[in-house]
Amino acid sequence: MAWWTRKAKTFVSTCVILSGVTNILCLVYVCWVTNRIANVNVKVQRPVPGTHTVTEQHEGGRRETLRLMERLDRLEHVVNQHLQDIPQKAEESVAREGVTDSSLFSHWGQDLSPEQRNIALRKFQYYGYNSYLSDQLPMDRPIPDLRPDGCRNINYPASLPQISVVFIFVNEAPSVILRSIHSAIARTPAHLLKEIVLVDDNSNNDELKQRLSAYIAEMNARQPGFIKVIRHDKQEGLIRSRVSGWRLATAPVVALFDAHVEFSVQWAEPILSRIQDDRTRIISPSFDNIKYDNFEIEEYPLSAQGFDWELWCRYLNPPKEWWNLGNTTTPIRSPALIGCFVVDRVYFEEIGLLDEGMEVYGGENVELGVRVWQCGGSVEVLPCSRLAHIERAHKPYTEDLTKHVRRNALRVAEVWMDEFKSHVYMAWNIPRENSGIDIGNISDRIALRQKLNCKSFKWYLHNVYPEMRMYTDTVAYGVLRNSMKSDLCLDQGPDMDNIPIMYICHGMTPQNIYYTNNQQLRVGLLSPTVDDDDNRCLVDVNGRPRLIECSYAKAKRMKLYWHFTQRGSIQNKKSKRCLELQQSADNEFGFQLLLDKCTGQRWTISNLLETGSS
Ligand SMILES: [Mn+2]
Repeated sequence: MAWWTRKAKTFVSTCVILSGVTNILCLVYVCWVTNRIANVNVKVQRPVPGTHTVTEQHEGGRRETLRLMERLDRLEHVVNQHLQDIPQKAEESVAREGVTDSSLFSHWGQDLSPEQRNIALRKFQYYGYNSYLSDQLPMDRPIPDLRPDGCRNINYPASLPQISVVFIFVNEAPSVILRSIHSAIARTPAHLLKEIVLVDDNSNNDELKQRLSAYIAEMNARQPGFIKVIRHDKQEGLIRSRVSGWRLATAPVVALFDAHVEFSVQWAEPILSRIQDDRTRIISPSFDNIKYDNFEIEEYPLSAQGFDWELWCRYLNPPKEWWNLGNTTTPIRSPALIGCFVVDRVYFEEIGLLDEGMEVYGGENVELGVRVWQCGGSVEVLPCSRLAHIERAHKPYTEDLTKHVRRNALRVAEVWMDEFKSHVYMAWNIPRENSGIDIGNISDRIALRQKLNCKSFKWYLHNVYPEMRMYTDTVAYGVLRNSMKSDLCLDQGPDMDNIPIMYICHGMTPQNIYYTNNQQLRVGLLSPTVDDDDNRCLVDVNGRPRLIECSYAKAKRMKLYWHFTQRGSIQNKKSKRCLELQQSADNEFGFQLLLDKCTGQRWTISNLLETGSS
């Protein structure tokens, strides 16, 4: 695990999925921005050992660093799940030493007394953001207007439908919820804001209950029924919480948001106008970040919202057609949603709400996006509507989140993705048959798809998400083991080196192997979109095993094709050398990989696909 710790987290800001229940590190816009920069300049390919220039080394290193960051974020996320304690009440918890300490105080709080720091740290550990600071900030603080210039000259219709704003939360800091409400009231024209709906997903925080109740009573005394509340008797998770909020809402348009947001000026008018023109549009504002430590607003570039093949949400570079328009106020076509969205109240029901068979968190935003597109609607992000949102530093929850996201992703795959469902199983590295994962009953969702007469996922990929990479050429996937030492798996190893290693099997992304029908062996992350770095292929470089970007290796006619049969050898087509294990005292686990004369060593990849296409 030595290289895991090499992470310099400050290098990269991570996009955190928007969620009332919990937050996840997902690949950030920084990655696509970086890719765009790399694409605008001459695209620098992965250096080949012995031939690279200093610039290439630098570029390659930077891209490697981003790749490593992403991988580490995923691993960190998995590891965190095992480290987290049962959530403690803020007032009872004991400040622990650790990473969170420095991450709170690196840009804030230098002038606090040790006692104040201790209080701030305890709150931070509980909420995942600096609620100590939030408590001191004004409820009605201004935030910068980060809309593209052209937005200020747009006139919206005088008559627009009213909106209900729903906030869902669990154990959220009262001052953060109240600022979300204040901000909605202050930045939405009064005649358009019909009501605020609060969904408390069974918070166990008494202070929160008392402060909110007092506030609601006061508000409703002035304007009866303006704030509605529902409190769940047990935790239902983010997905069913959103639907609970929708059920209580009465305005023609409903906004489903997290309760840690602040609205920018004129956020509602562009959305209401687009929905008034076409009620089958589901719309997300553009997001900026509220930094979890100092609560400053950090501008994010305009993005569409999509997902990778594990169905984790992610920001995307807007499509080419949008850039070609040269008008940054134009709505951005979006394959899916990050999590917060605005929808026509009745249309939302017609299209099937959210998949309430999903548990806790994750996948529902992807499912909604895919479903709406396949069933005749559309999804877009509006540059002229902006929302700032707190990306938490860590999650104050105990749930094994990955488990839920994976289960929910498989529901989406089975209901909506037709022959491409294999991609989701491949990305999660689980067998398609007898995966041992109970995804619950999906018959209602399949019936919904039939009732709405929806298009195929293939249509969706071609027309809505052409940036997504397809992997119909895969014939085997999983981890790669050698019969000599079957508790070790081929692993992409420390990224900077491009040298694959043998490592204790853990089955996470760095050990993913994909063998294709044209005989490439891809190692590591299944690159989600064409804007991401290419996959890396195993290549025989002068008799040494190396990982090189597949398209580069192919263009340079390198030795990247391998003959492989299950429980057989792995032999390079050109050099005829075999991938083999050799005992080596220098290596952490006693074995090293080499390319040499074939001695009959046998390799196994965990899952075989019958054909490359399904
Ligand atoms: Mn959130």
